[in-house]
Amino acid sequence: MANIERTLVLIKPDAIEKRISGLILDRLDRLGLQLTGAKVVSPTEELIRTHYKHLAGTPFVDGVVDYMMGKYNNVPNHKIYAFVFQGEDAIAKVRGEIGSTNPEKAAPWTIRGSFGRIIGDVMQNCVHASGAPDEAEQEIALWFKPEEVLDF
Ligand code: IDP
Ligand code: MG
Repeated sequence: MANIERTLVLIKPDAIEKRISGLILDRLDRLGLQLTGAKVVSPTEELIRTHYKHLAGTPFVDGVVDYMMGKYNNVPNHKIYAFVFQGEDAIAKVRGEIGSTNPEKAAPWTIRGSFGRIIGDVMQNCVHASGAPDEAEQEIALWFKPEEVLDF
């Protein structure tokens, strides 16, 4: 049986500043998944802290929040681009294409390995993708209203 999954992808402020949003979407499009949701979001700090609640208490959480709020990148309105992809093994396929969290350790042909940077103590790694099915569903519900995502 096909393992049909949904996953949340966020294009982060460093990628928007670098003008590689189209390149990232092109790479993800070639995975053969279906794009079922897309929007531009100017997130509140509360949204970012909820999205990254698993980082609470780490020494780098405030830096990550500042990064996602656009404080390190020249992006008007601190915007983020949010997408939902759906398809067979969507979570592993997208995670494989974006690469490991640490851009200096990510394989060089992945998106994070190609375009990510560590600046100060923040990993500016261009893109977020859900890591597991329950995480994906929680994240999609956080960033999208149900009617904003196509249902196949
Ligand atoms: P993921 O984005 O690969 O799923 P998570 O562990 O969920 O990785 O961390 C969320 C984000 O927090 C990362 O994408 C990265 O931007 C940042 N981050 C994670 N670990 C570190 C760290 O050790 N130092 C600095 N930033 C980190
Ligand atoms: Mg994660």
